[in-house]
Amino acid sequence: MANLFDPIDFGDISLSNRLVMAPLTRNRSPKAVPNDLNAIYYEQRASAGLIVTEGTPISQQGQGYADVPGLYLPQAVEGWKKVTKAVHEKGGKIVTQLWHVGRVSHVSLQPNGAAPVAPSAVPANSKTYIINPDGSGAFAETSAPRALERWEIAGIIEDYRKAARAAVDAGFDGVELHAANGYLLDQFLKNGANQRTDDYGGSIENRSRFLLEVVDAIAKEIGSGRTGIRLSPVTPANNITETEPQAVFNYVVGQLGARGLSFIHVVEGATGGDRNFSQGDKPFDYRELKSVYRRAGGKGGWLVNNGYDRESAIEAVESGYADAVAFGKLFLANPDLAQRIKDNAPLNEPDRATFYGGGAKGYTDYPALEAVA
Ligand code: 8OZ
Repeated sequence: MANLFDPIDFGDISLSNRLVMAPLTRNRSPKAVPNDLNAIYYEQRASAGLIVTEGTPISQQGQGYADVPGLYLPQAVEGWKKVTKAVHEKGGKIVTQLWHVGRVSHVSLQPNGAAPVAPSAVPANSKTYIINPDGSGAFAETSAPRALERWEIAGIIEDYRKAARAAVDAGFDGVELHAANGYLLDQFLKNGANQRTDDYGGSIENRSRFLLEVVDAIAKEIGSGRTGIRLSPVTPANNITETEPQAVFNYVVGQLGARGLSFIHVVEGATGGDRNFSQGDKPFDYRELKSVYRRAGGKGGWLVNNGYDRESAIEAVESGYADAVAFGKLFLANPDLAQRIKDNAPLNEPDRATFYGGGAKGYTDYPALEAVA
């Protein structure tokens, strides 16, 4: 019987345990460049079996929030080297999450103040975070997007490829492709946002084309065993909707099965919220999703996320439901979460007021166990 504290290989990445740090947006990297404080934060969490970094835009066009670190500037690659070195020196593993927000952006964050891009000109009606001209931060309505021209899609795939190369140059063990939470790849997959009439819209095969082309470009560049992906079949994050999520995601994981990926990371239910939330006419069946993937030859790690606690995580791994469990808020507040879960020790409470933006407070000052009296 597998145990939460057993090591496991996710493709070419060896994890020392099955507790994974989920990607968490923290908005503490001004000018899109990771800094020394970011390195301390990740280093403190290196006892995770694997760290997935916060979403990391692949281009300025892929940027949707102020002060998130990117992978498209040479300075950012240098900044990330400090992070990966610190984590590796503590014996940890770290992948970066490659991110393009699509329509979830604001003109003030886009190159030349242009409209954000999307599969179709359907607004997200969501909120993003920007910096005002006077330097203060503010939540803002997402700007109306424009539909990508068909010829532009190859350029975005190229941006993903270059970012994957930059990730390896920066010392990451691999990448997680962010195909979740209503951002660009999820917008292409789901029929609420994708109303295209070319071969990237319409049928499920067509709506999955962009995602599969991006996966192939990244896998060819850095190796499929270093490439993972995050999916959120039913989340309503950023107002994304799909009428037939089971059919869409069964198709996607069926196609991913033969591609030799490192891991499949599934957000169950509403991201950061109700695990039982669903879309479509029946509850989403995650066991079916996994079995479709395995039947298609998929051997990657099956990583699950959303609202797990000690007990449900132990059960998920021991029962064989999942290979590993990703924790977000608990890792944010407990740098030594793996040890605490192992010892059934008390947990620090996350402080919502310091999730996004700011400095060390609520970031690198959560105490580890030995520091607790
Ligand atoms: C919270 C705030 C901003 C962005 C996601 C990258 O939902 C995010 C995100 C989360 O995947």
